[in-house]
Amino acid sequence: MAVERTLSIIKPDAVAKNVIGEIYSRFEKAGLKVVGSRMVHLSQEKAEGFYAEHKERPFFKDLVAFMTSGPVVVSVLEGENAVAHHRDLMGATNPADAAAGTIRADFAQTIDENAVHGSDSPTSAAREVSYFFEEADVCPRTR
Ligand code: RTP
Ligand code: MG
Repeated sequence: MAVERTLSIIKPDAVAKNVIGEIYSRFEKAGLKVVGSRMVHLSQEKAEGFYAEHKERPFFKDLVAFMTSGPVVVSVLEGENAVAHHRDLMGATNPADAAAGTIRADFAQTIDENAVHGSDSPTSAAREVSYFFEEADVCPRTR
């Protein structure tokens, strides 16, 4: 299987709950390596650009308001099959449907405030990683 990179965002609700470390711990225990990491309070423009694919959806305005409501942690995760592996760890978009033991089942209450984001394909991952990180700010592990 190929080593991939994916973009993770710990959303404002999870940052506010003070569970950054617990979420990172799940990535690490699952064998995903953090190779880029930054905390940022998104501007409206940055959040709208990130979610541009959802611009016409009814939830877009609320999504942008939520994502700009407090700081987030954006990370680049690296590992075998990282895109799908990370989404498995996150669980379903709606925490009510998320499998037991997933991040959203354990840390999210609603579909609007669902703790984490993860790229949904290698193509999205490439766009999303470069949306937040210069190549020089990603640090591949040599050991
Ligand atoms: P994400 O992009 O955050 O990793 O989540 P996802 O792929 O599971 O969900 P996506 O369809 O990309 O939607 C992006 C975010 O928009 C919010 N959403 N709300 N009220 C709704 O019906 C609804 N649907 C989506 C969620 O916060 C979702 O994570
Ligand atoms: Mg998505």
